[in-house]
Amino acid sequence: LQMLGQLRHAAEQGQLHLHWQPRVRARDGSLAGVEGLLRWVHPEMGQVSPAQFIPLAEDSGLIVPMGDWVVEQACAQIARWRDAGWPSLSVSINLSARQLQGDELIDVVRDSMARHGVLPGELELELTESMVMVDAEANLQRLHALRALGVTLAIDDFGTGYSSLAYLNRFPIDKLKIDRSFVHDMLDDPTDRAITMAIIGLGHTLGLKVVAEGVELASEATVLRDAGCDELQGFLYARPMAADELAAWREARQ
Ligand code: G
Ligand code: G
Ligand code: MN
Ligand code: NA
Repeated sequence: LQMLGQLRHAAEQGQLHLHWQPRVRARDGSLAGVEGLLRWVHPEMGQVSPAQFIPLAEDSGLIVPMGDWVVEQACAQIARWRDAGWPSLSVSINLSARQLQGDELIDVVRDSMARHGVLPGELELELTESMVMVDAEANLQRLHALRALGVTLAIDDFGTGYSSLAYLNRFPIDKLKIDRSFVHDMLDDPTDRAITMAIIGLGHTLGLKVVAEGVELASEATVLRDAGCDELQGFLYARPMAADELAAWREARQ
């Protein structure tokens, strides 16, 4: 409870930061985009894992203003990278169910994109299967409204949910992110490899881009590239980093 009180003021006290993890194109290793991941640097405890504070924020409803802050920060960062002369990237952020269900998300996204001159395709929202399926009809309208703003939509942790696959045709999804548990066991476990390959095939058949998360080994990257996976993300390339570290990483790769 004390932690919640502190989390409530974390943003205004400058304790929240977004770190950025690269997604590279499988074909040539070039930088396709980055995923923004929240970090909380607590004055005494130091770095608190999002696995700890995101559930707290979700249960308390704090995730809604916090998520609005993330949208604004991502758009501001897109503008800074553009000002620094970087080619256009796709910058993804994670959305919680309560944000998608709330009334303000679409206005917040529209305002932040407009204020920072974010172009279509530059902002991507990561949703989970279960989020989309709850109140499916209302979500369908919201997702279309977001798409109309030029936002792209990705399904995160794909393959771990319980939802039917039928929604993939009904919802305006652009991308599937294969859950890292499948990628992690792919080389040892024929079932996980088959699932990974099937997701790539399914995604492409439906006209979706496919991203593999949690790529840690060069041998995994080779198998995924040969299977036609579009983008790769994981510790093989980089951990989530502060913006200045990402700039150095990008510099070193060129
Ligand atoms: O960065 P890390 O792997 O520790 O993140 C743990 C979890 O926290 C992941 O599932 C990630 O999606 C989630 N997470 C990180 N940043 C955000 C955010 O800005 N909003 C939401 N809703 N979840 C986030
Ligand atoms: O649920 P979501 O996909 O948003 O979670 C992203 C989380 O995955 C981040 O916390 C990030 O730190 C973590 N992550 C990113 N790449 C790797 C990886 O290669 N291996 C492992 N184990 N975790 C990763
Ligand atoms: Mn994610
Ligand atoms: Na994931």
